[in-house]
Amino acid sequence: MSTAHSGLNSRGVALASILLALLLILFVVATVYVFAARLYLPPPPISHDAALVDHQYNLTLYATGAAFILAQLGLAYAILRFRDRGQQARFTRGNVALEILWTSITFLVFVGLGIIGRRAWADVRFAPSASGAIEVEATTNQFVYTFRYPGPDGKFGRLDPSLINAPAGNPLGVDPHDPAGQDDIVVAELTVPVNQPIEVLLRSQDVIHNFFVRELRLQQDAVPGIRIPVHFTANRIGTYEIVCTQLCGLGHYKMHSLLHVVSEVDYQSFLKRQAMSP
Ligand SMILES: [Cu+2]
Repeated sequence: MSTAHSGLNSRGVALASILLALLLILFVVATVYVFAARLYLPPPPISHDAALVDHQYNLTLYATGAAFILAQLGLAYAILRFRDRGQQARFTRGNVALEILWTSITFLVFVGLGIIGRRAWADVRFAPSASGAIEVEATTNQFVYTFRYPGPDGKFGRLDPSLINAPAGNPLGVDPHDPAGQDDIVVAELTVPVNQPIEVLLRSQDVIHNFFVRELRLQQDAVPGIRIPVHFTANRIGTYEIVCTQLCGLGHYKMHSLLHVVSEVDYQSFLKRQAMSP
């Protein structure tokens, strides 16, 4: 190989490696900008648990963000530093100490994040709700939500699947002969008082659906055959969307309901209004 050819080649390699390194740096800067400029923000959280989830999300983002930036800049450096200068290629079998080091760091960071995040996730699902929580049953089916309040007696009436008849006004199959069910309130939207613990008992009549409220950062599947409790305490009055996040059939795209967080006074008048309606 002539010297002239080799010089041309190393110039070409230098240009390509500089361009590639610059592209990587640009990629890192653009990615960091999207997050640092907070271009895509979720709606503000409306519960303490939601704030915990946001905090955990940020911790994970910082840890994975730091790893991302270091890895990409390291790659850019290696592309420049070890480019072809006509030198002899060197073979390496790796470094056991380094392998152990970065595997342990990765392990510790991810297990650590999991342990720290336990409160944000598990408390909502495994810990019982606060005593005196208002129980509301949420039943999903293709493609609607139906909510049931136990009424003044505080007891849900017996359900009988053979009595399910939505056109006749009994979408849940409440047994009319059970006295506990006679005052049950069955509605299409969820109304709860602000700053009070709510326990939602999730059920499904057909396939797997989901109960997701972005502002609560609460997302839980509804599974046929089991009643899944989730709890929340909303601290901001307003109307929020409840959506199904499981692809549950052709009408999935329009399966949604509303969560109305209202004052205690408005909640009581809601209950009264519902008790009076037939
Ligand atoms: Cu659904």
